Amino acid sequence: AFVENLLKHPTFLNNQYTTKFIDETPELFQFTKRRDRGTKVLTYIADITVNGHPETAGRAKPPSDLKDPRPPALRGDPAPGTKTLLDEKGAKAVADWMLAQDRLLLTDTTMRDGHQSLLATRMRSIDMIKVAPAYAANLPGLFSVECWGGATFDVAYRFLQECPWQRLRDLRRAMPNLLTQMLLRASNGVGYTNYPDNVVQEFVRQAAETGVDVFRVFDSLNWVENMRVAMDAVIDSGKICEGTICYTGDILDPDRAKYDLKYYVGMAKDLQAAGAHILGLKDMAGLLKPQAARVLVKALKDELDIPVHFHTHDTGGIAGASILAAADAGVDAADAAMDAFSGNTSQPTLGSIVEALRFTERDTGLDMEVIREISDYWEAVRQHYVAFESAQQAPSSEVYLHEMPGGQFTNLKAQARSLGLEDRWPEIARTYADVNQMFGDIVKVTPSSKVVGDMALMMVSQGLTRADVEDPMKDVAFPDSVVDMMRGNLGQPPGGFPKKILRKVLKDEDPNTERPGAHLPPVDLEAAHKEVVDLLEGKNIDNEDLNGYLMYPKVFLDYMGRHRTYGPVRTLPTRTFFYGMEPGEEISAEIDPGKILEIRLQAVGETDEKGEVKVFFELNGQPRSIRVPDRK
Ligand code: BTN
Ligand code: 3PY
Ligand code: ZN
Repeated sequence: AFVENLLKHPTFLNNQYTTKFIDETPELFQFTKRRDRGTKVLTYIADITVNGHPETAGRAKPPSDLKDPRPPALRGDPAPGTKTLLDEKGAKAVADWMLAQDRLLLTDTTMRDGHQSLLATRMRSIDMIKVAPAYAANLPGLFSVECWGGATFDVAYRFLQECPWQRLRDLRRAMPNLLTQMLLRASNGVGYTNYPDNVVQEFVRQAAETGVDVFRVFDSLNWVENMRVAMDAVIDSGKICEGTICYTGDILDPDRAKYDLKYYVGMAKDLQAAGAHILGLKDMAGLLKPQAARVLVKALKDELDIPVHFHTHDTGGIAGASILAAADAGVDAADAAMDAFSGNTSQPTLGSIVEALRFTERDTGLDMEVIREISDYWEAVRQHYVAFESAQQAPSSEVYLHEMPGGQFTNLKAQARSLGLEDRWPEIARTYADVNQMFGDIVKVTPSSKVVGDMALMMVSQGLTRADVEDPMKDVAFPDSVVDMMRGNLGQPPGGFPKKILRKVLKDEDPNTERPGAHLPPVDLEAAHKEVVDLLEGKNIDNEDLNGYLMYPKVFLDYMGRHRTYGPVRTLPTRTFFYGMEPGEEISAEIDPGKILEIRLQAVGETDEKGEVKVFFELNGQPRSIRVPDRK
């Protein structure tokens, strides 16, 4: 049984095991006995207390007297909101209602893009769920709360040891009157590659069932053909389909004529014809400058019958002005983030937009007192995540050169640092722009942005110029992601990829220029379910789990392996999750509604001859001790 357990252990399957793995992995020896959840959670706390959390090692630490964030008091019961309208009258009625509003409608992105852009997506569910009732009760006039999708899905499993579906379910329940919103990468789901059509359809069906109301659907090359499967699935689910344009270039620049006003209006009309209830205008890098925003929004409003929802990033520092210009030109809704999660690579500041529009025709009607209270909560939350702060402390007008999306900018800088290329950042920024031109001037957003980033880093680290790469006589080893994209596996950009680079990358191989999903056989969902149950030694899984596995097989199995050892650690306070506990400290964790663990850390013992440490707790008043390996 031991060897069987070993062979099936996710860490083992993942090739991440070391010689210490067997010693460090007590669950290999659990053939029959299953420990209770209290013991599992104590094991986690003991391990982190003794060994630290791998994700915060060597990073800044919050001050030891930092208090737990306290959500604002609720001002009565949740008033009917946009979700109420969707439930009563349907998606089209919500779109019509948007068109009938004078006020600018606002989406709060704090729980998705805000922390994805500023804190490497590391915000834990508990910090969202605690404040969600205050959104529902105190801010029922919001258009929607963006709280799911994008990078949050795999980061939840991979780094936060929690189930993204449970996050969605909990938020849905806590905000019954407000629309929840997600970011969906069309055929790339919430991943980095094209999935078979039935995987995308099943994912959308499950997301709608678990709690997503507004699906912002985009394609990383702006290929409408590659968006239809996802958009149709959203429409079939009865939820709101926000078919989305990704904005790149500059419509006012005659030298960037590929992405001109005509191009965007044409794409918008295609999305409307494809059934979008709302048009999303997604400016993922923050390139849409105020005057261009005015021109583009006016044209879209003139040409479309559906409302327009503007999303931008404040990377360059003037995105607030773009939102005001868009509001002036009649945009129906815009995205913003609460103070502590706004600015720089995130969205502009929600409260400041509310103030800027007060006493004007587009007055949002939102209560600033309420916004300040919620912002104070988020400020306290952010302080717990100092380990994930990026070095980028100010706006960056360089974004107009490289056009990196908000989520990628700080990430690529960190990657450059880890490759020892930090000093050469200006060169990387310039090379990123060169790669974009070499690839034919493409939209850069997950996953196409990752391909451009991989190529740029490779060129700078190997000292290659664009001319070197394009030289037919020079041998170049392209990153896998570049080969994959040139093969057509992310789809086609407008006009296709330039022949020159295509031939250099693919040599004699012919690319696939059809929609990638057209060639991917459907996954046998029942067989996949059986496969997972087998891999988990008979543990049954539900449909949410299956969808996690289909998106990220290894990440999901690793998560399940750790879950078996550590239990519901998502219920721990954020400080405890990342840093463990101090002797004498007391915390509580609600592992089920009403089932609360009161945990006190009494003492940490010495490391014994077996290299283990005994950690002494009180659990609901009863003494408990847990042994963990000392890996330090
Ligand atoms: C990861 O980074 O792999 C996810 C975080 C959870 C890892 C757990 S934390 C306790 C134990 N100690 C480790 O070094 N890894 C696991
Ligand atoms: C994502 O796909 O995660 C994005 O935020 C793209 O802008
Ligand atoms: Zn964004």
